[in-house]
Amino acid sequence: MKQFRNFINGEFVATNKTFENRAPVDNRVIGLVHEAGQAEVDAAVAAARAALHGDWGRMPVARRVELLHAVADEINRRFDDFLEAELADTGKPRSLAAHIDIPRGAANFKVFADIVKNVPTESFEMTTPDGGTAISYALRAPLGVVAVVCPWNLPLLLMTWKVGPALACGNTVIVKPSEETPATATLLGEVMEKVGVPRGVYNVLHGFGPGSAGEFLTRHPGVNGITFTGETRTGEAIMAAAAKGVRPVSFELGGKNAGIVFADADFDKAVAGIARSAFENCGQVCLGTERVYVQRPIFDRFVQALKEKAESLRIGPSDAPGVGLGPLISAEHKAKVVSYYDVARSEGATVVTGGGAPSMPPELAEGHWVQPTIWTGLPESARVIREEIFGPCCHIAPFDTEEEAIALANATDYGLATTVWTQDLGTAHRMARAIDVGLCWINSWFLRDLRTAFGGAKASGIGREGGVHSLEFYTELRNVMVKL
Ligand code: NAD
Ligand code: 6OD
Repeated sequence: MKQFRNFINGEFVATNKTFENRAPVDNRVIGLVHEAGQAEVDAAVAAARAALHGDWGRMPVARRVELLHAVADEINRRFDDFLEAELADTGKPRSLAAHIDIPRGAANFKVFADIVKNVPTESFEMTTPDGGTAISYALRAPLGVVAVVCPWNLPLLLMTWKVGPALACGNTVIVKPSEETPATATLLGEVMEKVGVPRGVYNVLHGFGPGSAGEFLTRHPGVNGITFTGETRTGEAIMAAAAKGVRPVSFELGGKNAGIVFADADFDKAVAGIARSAFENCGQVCLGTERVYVQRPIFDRFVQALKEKAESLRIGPSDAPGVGLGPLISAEHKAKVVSYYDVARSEGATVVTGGGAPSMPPELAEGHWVQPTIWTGLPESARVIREEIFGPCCHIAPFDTEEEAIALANATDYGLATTVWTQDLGTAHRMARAIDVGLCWINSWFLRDLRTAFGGAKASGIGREGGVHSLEFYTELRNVMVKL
């Protein structure tokens, strides 16, 4: 049985308290995770602080950049190990992890290493009161010891999305992966060690949130900043912890994203795009679409076409031929998603397709499978239209005018992403301006350029990461005034 130990100061550290790691495809126990307590958190913070002021802090940027490229190369060299680890933890289709999760794990180090190497800082020349000259310039100092608290849906991708820029900026990190997906964060410890990243720069603590590693870490006064991806409610708890010591936070939180399809859209592309945004990764993508609004002239045809797409998705484990839909992450999450399926029915939804759990062969019967599900006919006040479900499901409603679509899209406390389908440039740009989100995709979804700002408006987040925007969180801008 695999053992997932904490990684502290360059060493794998066992504890005497373990919990089970289960495979979503069949609920089998596949590993034991060593839960970090206060002592391990203290040790990780001390190690991270020592490295910050030691080898890592003194290292020239060029060498740091070289090391981060080496990390990316080593992830690529061990691509299959990372892939198998992610598949075991999540059960997602192999092609999805092989094309998105693992390549992004490597890219997140390369991109930010190169940005840090090339980014300019500002400088001003001025005349001083005595008629002399002064030049001021800004330098970017690392924020310090950064806590990186991660979810389970894209474990390596989302963790490195934060560890990459944090390390590139000269910080040291302590990662708290989700209790559901301990594998790839642990494996990254081996990579750091192999390529020669100094001890204490990258640390991993396993455990849960409240009363466990997550809470101990985010409350620790030796942590200078917290970057977090996860549920909005957890973000509120972490923000309260960060208030002590007035420590900065960067948050990527939940969403209840709208997909909007105008009658002039390329129909087949819109259906494929919305299907992907609703069902990919079994709907466990924060950017996913759970509310679809379709202009009335194509509404019935669209519902029928999306139904056919959903029903054509093959449900099964990572390597099943043609698999399109894996399991949900856990029994607990399945219970939550299925309870929303029941709520939709009790609220009077028309179930266009799905609405339950598929029957699976005996060896997979204990897995966390659900059917892709589409509803119509609910009022906007319905819970499945208001609350984030994080499963492979969506409600589709018709709209008539652009103004109506904007009002519907904005009628939510969240503001993460939207996907708009139209061939009219004017409509596209007006929608992009009018919908209150951090990310607006036109005729596309989850198309990523890592140089761009990523994050959510309203209850979907605080701050932006991506490209130079990541530097704004992971560094303190220091102004230096030089009187010549
Ligand atoms: P979660 O908030 O339950 O857990 C995320 C992490 O926080 C885990 O590591 C957990 O152990 C830790 N945690 C929980 N309580 C804590 C506490 N009180 N203090 C410190 N740490 C704590 O989220 P999840 O269920 O793992 O992930 C799904 C959620 O993440 C969804 O809401 C989804 O929308 C969101 N998400 C958002 C983005 C984004 O970019 N906006 C990306 C991915 C996922
Ligand atoms: O692509 C990214 O960088 C990113 N942060 C994706 C988030 C996906 C949410 O589930």
